[in-house]
Amino acid sequence: MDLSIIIPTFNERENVRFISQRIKTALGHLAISYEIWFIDDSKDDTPEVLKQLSEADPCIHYVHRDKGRGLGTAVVEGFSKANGQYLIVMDADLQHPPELLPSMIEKLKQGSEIVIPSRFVQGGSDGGLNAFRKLVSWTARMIGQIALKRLRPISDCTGGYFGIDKKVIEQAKLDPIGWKILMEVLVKGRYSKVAEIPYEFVDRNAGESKMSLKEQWNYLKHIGKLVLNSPEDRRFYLFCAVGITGVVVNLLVFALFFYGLKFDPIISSISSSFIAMQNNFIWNDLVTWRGHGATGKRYQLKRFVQFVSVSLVGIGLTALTLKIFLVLGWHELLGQFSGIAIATFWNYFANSRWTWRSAK
Ligand SMILES: Nc1nc2c(ncn2[C@@H]2O[C@H](COP(=O)(O)OP(=O)(O)O)[C@@H](O)[C@H]2O)c(=O)[nH]1
Ligand SMILES: [Mg+2]
Repeated sequence: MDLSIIIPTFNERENVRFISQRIKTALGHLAISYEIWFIDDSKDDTPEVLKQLSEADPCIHYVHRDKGRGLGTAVVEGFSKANGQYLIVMDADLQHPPELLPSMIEKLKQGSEIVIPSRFVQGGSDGGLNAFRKLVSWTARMIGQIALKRLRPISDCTGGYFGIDKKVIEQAKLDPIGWKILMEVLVKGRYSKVAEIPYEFVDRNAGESKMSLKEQWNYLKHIGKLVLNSPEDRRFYLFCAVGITGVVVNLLVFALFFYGLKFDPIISSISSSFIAMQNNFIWNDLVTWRGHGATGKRYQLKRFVQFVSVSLVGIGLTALTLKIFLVLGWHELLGQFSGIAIATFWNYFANSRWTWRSAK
């Protein structure tokens, strides 16, 4: 079997017949074998329609799930049923034009392991969404791309229309929360080449959208879970958490030296910063970049010197940012805060490329 098309359905009685027909027409002239799998959680009579369709056409199969619902798990179930070398996922409501299937298959045949019809490359459009849904969708994509490195190069990482070579997910444990199964595949799959092709996302054919506030919340939970499970994404957040422990240590030691031991304020400030830096180094060495540096005191000392040098540049960057804000007449606290943010990125970047170099 060359191709399996997986279509999750929830109350799509008017659409399933239509989409089967359009797929058949779109693939008619291609010399490939294919099957369609509807994974259905409907509460209406969609399963009866699917039964008729599958009896009339041997290419069409369906599963009706009585218990639970969820788009993501429906697609995973479809993956497990599929026999094709290539797997394409699409919605039932014709917002994903089947006419695009031949070019998607072409890309997969040419060696792209993932192909994504994108609303956001030149020639594409998301005209099928109203202004509010567009804004929500944009915000969701931004959050995803900030949190997860593997989503960054992809313009349309939250769409429901995509194709993959089966080997991409052979080793992956897919366990999506909610809707965005493509995000799950992009973060957990094994692949090197992704192709995006433009398409126009149009209005839904019949029935109504099942997108809801609960699904937006699920999306955030899904991102959180992916970040926790992905070492490359988790590292930056660990680094920030270590930074926060550093601030606490810094303040406590400062209070001890200044109020408790009655040291000079500048001496208290410099020594508490230095102790906080040691705190941060130890945690970063033990946790954030665990296993990414040679063992032994000598190497550790070398890394400490590197870490301190990086931090000194960071302190300089913070001061410079503050200075720029002061010159422009902007608020000094905002300046210091922006400086800290810039220094955090700098410190992370420089430490991962230099101090703990073997880390990616
Ligand atoms: N199996 C299954 N399919 C679902 C579920 N929720 C939505 N779908 C299907 O997922 C696709 C996209 O849903 P839709 O409501 O059109 O979302 P929208 O395009 O973002 O407004 C459609 O084919 C729906 O029938 C679900 O809980 N289970
Ligand atoms: Mg839709």
